[in-house]
Amino acid sequence: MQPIAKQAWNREPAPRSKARRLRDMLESPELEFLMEAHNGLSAKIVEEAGFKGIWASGLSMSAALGVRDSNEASWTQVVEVLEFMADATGLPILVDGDTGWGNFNNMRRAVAKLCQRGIAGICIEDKLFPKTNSFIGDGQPLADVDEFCGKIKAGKDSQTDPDFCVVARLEAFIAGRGLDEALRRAEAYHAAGADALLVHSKLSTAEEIVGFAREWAGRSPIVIVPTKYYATPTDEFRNAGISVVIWANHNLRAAISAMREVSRRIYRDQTLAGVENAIAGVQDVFELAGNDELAAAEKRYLPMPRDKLTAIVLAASRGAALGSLTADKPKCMIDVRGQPILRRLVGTFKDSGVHDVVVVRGYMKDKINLPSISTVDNDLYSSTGEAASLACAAGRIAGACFISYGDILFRQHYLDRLMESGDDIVIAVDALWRERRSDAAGWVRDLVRCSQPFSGDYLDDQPVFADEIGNDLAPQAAHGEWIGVARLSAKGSRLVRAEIDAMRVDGTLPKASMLQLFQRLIGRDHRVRVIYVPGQWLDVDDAADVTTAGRFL
Ligand code: SPV
Ligand code: MG
Repeated sequence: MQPIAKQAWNREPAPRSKARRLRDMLESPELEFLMEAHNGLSAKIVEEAGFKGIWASGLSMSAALGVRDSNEASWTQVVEVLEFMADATGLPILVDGDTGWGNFNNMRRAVAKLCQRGIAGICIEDKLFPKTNSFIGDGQPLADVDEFCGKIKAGKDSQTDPDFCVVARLEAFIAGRGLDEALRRAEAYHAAGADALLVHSKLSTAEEIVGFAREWAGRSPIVIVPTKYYATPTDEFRNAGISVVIWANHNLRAAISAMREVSRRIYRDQTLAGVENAIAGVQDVFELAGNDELAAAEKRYLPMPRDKLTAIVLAASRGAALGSLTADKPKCMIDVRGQPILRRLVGTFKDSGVHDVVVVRGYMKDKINLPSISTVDNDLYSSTGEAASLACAAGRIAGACFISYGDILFRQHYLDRLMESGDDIVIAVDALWRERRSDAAGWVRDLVRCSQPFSGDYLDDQPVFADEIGNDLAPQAAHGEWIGVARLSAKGSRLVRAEIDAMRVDGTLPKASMLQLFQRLIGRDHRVRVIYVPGQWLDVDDAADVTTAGRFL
């Protein structure tokens, strides 16, 4: 028994449902407030202002739809508006359900539907369908008490959320029928199961509702709508024991005034100059609409638009081990089965949708003249290394980009695998590196020691990171060989640029290799993610590699 009790003790309290929060407001000893909203936008503004709950006003929703508050909007049209409001905010909504949109049967269906839509409660008034607004005309007819009680019971029996609230609205004062009639009806509605009473009055003072509250003596929560007695200090409502005040239509009325003013002004002036600074900016609209969240979701769910990706190809060196093959051209331009390696490499990037390819040239730079690439030059190529070549393209290391040696060939889908990782610096590492030839004298390999050896499953998405990377790693300590292509995110690009700057300052840049650059980043605790690939790549370092490259293709 004991562990269970302990677990229960440690558990976070379950968040309260919207209906529960409305119920808590009704039952709270403090005076609480509901603010009117009539669509998703106004609901967000009410929440932003700090209110704990929303009054979905029938008058306001109707007016916003351009119709009268006389049940001209059908109940399903109202539910549609409510759905937008409920989606737009986390606040509980008490909906103005007019007369329940029909008899007990319509009430049952409406309550079930409202519970489905996450609405916290409904307020129904004891008038006749089709109703009209309480501030129009005199002496509106009231519903039969028993019939109205049946509607309350039907609503309570139909709620699927135990905390859903049914508020019974007394129109006795509106109909000029006085306090006794109001109290008689209040008793009946309370007995029928109403969770609270809304007492309405169209006097300019709080006299009727204060008188009612005194007689009612707190037997159930009282809700009021001081639209007409707006000048009454709020403390009077507190002192009278009112539970909830509804500010019933003020966002709609504010919107009417503001829209009228701006429309008239633009019409008159035929320019926007006079209004621009007086109204919400479009940025405000985007913020209210939650565009930030959409941008974050796009990052998470949409494939990166690859035409925005850059590939920086390091192709400055001669490749002396290739002897006469590079006497008249840099090694990236050596022909493999009818095409220079570089053309094939650029084709791999372009086929993957990476159209911005920047080649860093050096040795015999004029021979690198492929169409559809841009070039930067490392004129000190004979005395500098790869990091210095990359530094020549520092201005292009921006946003998401690939960095690649210029003398390698690999399977195109490796680029997709690098893209799929959300990490900032990602390198492709050959897990089958030990199977590659290693007979050439002085053969240099870009070895990587990883946080985990290859699991045997290329689809294993357990993240692996490079712990150490270098040419001088003991082979028995290594888990793979970098194939010469890396992918940076926008942040990864910033980190690489910053490291190049640091190397420039400490004097290590001219001679540094790409591996030394990565090792410095690892040394600064920047994670270098490893994507294991199964061989199927090659670099062209000597004449034998050129033959292998032909076979590879
Ligand atoms: C509403 O806001 O639609 C109401 C309150 O029902 S009142 O307009 O005062 O009747
Ligand atoms: Mg109404």
